Amino acid sequence: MERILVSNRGEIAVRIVRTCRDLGIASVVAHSSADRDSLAVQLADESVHIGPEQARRSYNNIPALLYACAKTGADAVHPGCGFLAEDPLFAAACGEVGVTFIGPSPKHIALMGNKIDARAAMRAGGVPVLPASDGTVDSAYEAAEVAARIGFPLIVKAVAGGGGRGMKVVHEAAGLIPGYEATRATARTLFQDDRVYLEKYVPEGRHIEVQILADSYGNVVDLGERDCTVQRRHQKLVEESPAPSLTDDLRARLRRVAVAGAESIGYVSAGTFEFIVTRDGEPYFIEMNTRLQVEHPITEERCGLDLVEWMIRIARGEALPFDQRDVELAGHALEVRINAEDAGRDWAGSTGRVHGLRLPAGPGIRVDSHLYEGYVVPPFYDSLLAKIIATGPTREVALRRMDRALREFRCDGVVTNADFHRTLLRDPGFRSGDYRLGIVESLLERK
Ligand code: MV4
Repeated sequence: MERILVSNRGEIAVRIVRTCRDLGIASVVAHSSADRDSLAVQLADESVHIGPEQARRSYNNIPALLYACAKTGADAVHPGCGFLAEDPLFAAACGEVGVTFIGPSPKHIALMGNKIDARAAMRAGGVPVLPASDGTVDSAYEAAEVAARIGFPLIVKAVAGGGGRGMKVVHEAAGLIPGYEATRATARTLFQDDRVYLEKYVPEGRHIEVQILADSYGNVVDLGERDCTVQRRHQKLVEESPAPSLTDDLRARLRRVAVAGAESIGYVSAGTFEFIVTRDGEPYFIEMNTRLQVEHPITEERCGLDLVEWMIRIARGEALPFDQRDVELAGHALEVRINAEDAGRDWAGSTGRVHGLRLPAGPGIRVDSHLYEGYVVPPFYDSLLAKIIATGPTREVALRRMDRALREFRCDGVVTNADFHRTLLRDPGFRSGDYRLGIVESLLERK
């Protein structure tokens, strides 16, 4: 592997280019017309234009990306987070033209992309799953039958969904058929696939995920968990590791179960098992993400490993040279996502030129960002501008450092959610560590 094409943009493209440099591998950043002047383009060895602003015609355009590999001599692709990272067709197409896809096999991406197959595979591997329909629910009649068995509340989920797209909670019998029909209609529009299934719904749970790394020789390690409960409309806002208010028993169980799940399917690469933990502390598998995740830095800060490096090494066929006993997780890490969005205008995306910038630094602070002074935030993509990661020996120390970092942060010319983060970090519910899904909504109502 000599030349890696980065088929992504923003902070994650910068993140990947940096590791390529550390490993002495040349990087090629594929970019749209909107990203000609991006920091990733500036830091890479080479860049290649792949199409116009709209992601559909650039970052999601498989032929354009394969052509970019051929044109620049890239022998591998790192897809980053989002866009084609979880498209089995892209992974397979790379394989067909002899380009190494830095990620799992198309087979594993497809398995986890089908949420019914994923559930069945995990169940067979001994991972706890919630009561649900036995496969797809193909009629209103069948929906009523399943609801009678599993009870309310329940959730209607698209087979092709994930990450909160294409799902609807149903609290009582009267909402069942409308919820069922609505989810099918949404799924048809979003995924051109209207298959849905029903699952018992866990109210006020916590969203905990476990990071694993697996090589092609059957070695699987877990790198601890992340608590991603603080989110709004399925956009994570704060992540932390370890998850506060998990018992050590439950933490150990989640980690064991994730490793067993990965082993049972012969998974290779970095991956994340997502669980919902109930009020009674029972964990249930929700889905598996077969990509590098935005929040991976908090795991890196605790275990001292570079996850992008290990994805690359595993894709090159290297074996993990360490085992679970060698994984030492130290201290506490928090990440906040700084988004270009305006809380005063219903969180609408904000764009414009960054004419003043002060990025935080100092003890325990890491910033993953593509911002620079003079950068123009384009309107075409997600709103993530920067991730501030604060690490310390304890949660208290990490929180103090995060508060310092947020005070230092300034980004003039674009409206961001930095002030919201300062409010959130002061909230007694958040500080207690015993928070649940819905914390952001309840905080916004009280304001
Ligand atoms: C659930 C759930 C509770 N019960 N499934 C949302 C994202 C996707 N990964 C799966 N998600 C959920 N699935 C069952 N059976 C809770 C979530 C969930 C959620 C639900 C409502 C509002 C915010 C949420 C945030 C994270 C996860």
